[in-house]
Amino acid sequence: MTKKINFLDLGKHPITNNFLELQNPKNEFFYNLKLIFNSETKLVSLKKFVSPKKMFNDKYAHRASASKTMCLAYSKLAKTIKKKYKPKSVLEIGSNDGVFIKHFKKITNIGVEPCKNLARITNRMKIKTYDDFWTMSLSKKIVKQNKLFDVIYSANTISHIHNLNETFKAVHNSLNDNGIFILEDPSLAEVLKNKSYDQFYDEHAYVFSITALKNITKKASLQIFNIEKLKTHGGSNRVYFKKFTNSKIKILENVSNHLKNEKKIGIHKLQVYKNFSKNVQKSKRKLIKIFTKLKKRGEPIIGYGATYKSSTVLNYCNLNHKFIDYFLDTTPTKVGKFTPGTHIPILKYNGIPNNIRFAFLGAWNFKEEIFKKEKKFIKRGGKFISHVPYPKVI
Ligand code: JHZ
Repeated sequence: MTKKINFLDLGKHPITNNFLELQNPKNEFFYNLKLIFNSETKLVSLKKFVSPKKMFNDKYAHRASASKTMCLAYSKLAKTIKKKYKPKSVLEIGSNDGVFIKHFKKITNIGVEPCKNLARITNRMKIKTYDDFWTMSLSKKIVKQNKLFDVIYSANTISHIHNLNETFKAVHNSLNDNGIFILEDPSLAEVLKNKSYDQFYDEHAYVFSITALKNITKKASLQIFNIEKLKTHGGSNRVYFKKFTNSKIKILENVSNHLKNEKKIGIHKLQVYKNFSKNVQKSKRKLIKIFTKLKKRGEPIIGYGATYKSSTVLNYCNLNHKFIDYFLDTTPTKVGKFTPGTHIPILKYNGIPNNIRFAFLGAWNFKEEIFKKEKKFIKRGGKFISHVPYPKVI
């Protein structure tokens, strides 16, 4: 019998994309962020999903091309796909601002993006973009108006879609018999290792293990044939699927190695999640201690990168504008606004001001890129505060 077991309660949280116009808004929406483990599929998910229309709207702030690291990663992948698979058609689910799909201009390249402000960007770039949610009915419409696809790609999107069975069936429906589907999302094994509980928020309905993906996609007749471990977004997996009926593509050995490794770390065992929960509570206590100590000394502290992830940390640990003076961020759509739930002002990044000695690393997933950029700050004794893999000042 399937059991959905609670293992962590992260408290009340706002919509992470709801960057506020006013510091003290009326009627801000909050929901309970609780995590569960499905004993049958081994899926780890939020207990209650937030309505997609509340999260993905025409004010969507995240721009996938905001980081150099990501721009490079997408252009490198596009090159590899062109060389290795020579596709005549590519579909991207969750095309954001076109950072990936724009590399396929000479062939049929189509985007799906429910955030209308983003879909407008890629439509203006002459990439046909459907501004709707990925469903079976949308898949049927796209196939009817175009054709079946050689490659379907989706980065940091499938984990945002609630109905996984329909999602994968719709992928199968849109794929050529010899086509491939590539999905890229944060890795559950990395979340457990790094105690990066901030990978859970309203949008991240799921954090996938390979084990769970295998169990779920089987129902849609999709089969994993290759996996690449990525450093991006705090540790992700790029998972390649083919149709079960396609015997031309070989299943690489790394697939069984990943599954074996997940078994070794106990990804199928409830106890592992109970331990994770204890560690997360410990992490919260330690992080609050660090902030309280610095604040007692009268230190101004800023946030570096107003990420969606950091919304989970700040709201879970009650770190509001009394602890963090302001955030610096390079994304124009976030600048001039306030962080959801914790109401911290977000200012335009223009270097770290000289009076600042401590910066909370909201964008810890870009640590290497940021440390390179902030050599001057580090040289003058500036320190970053990070909660990953455990709270510390670095
Ligand atoms: P970023 C978003 O998550 C949301 P976030 C989404 N749900 C998802 O799944 C992942 O992306 C993939 C800033 N920054 O994208 C820019 C600087 O200011 O890593 C961004 O606001 N200076 C779709 O928001 C933020 O940090 C810098 O030098 O958790 C990064 O956000 C750099 C490198 C970034 O993750």
